[in-house]
Amino acid sequence: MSDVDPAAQTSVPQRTQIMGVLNVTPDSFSDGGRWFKHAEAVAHGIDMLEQGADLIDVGGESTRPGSARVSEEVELERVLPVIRELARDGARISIDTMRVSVARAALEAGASIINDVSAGQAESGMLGLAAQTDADLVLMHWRGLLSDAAAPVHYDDTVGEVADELRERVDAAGAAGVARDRLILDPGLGFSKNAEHNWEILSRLDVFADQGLPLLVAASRKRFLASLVSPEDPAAASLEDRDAATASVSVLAAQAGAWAVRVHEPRASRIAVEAIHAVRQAAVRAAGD
Ligand code: PMM
Repeated sequence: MSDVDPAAQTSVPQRTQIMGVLNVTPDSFSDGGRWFKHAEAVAHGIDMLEQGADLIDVGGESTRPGSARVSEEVELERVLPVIRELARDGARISIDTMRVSVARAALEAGASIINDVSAGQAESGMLGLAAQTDADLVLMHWRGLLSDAAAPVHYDDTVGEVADELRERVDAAGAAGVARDRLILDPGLGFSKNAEHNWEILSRLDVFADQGLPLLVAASRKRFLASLVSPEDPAAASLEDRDAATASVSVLAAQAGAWAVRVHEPRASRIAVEAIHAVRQAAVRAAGD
């Protein structure tokens, strides 16, 4: 899509969507009773919708490299009440999980997108579940699952290898019966990738956008952005600075024709993608004059 000269386009592509991140995990919310945490999570989801999020990605298990897994019961208990309530209010929800049981229950509770960071590699039944339902399925690139995710990874050709490996997951989903028009691709920034790999991917988003499938870009607040704003001590980078860097990546993603950006702070990214959309509309108008 990005190889197309915008001035030669006759119709404006859809505005890049904003996926708000709602991690219902203890490190994301102050502690307190179960109800309090759920209420706080729902309120945060509503706040993100008001900031301009088009959909909310609900997760009950941290997938940050090195994170320990939580039990299925805990994951279900964290996400289901939140999904039910947000879906009741009409929100479009994706469920960020690697478990088939959690994805199934989340779809029943009102989610419509499965966001599996393992792309069906943690539990192969995930592809079958997507095939049986009319859920959309995010296939994210990742070479390792949780515990070995911190291990150094080598690429001779980062962009080419990530794109090839994503195509293998697309083929696996197709073989399991998932309709191609249900699939969304995500290069998995930060997952078995260091900062250099992430920047290489961001420099060639066109390669991923040109696969003929919607592209999701999820850079928000990740370590490589923290290193950009605070090279000496990335952990000390403020959330405001990380969010400013995130909004810049949202510009890149929107320019490359991404379907969505996954962000913690929707406001700035929504404005960023609206600006790119306005530029594209202007280019189409100019081409029609
Ligand atoms: N990153 C995280 C969690 N879920 N889902 C997709 N599709 N892509 C990602 O890059 C991704 C994800 C980890 O980030 P967080 O801890 O800030 O949510």
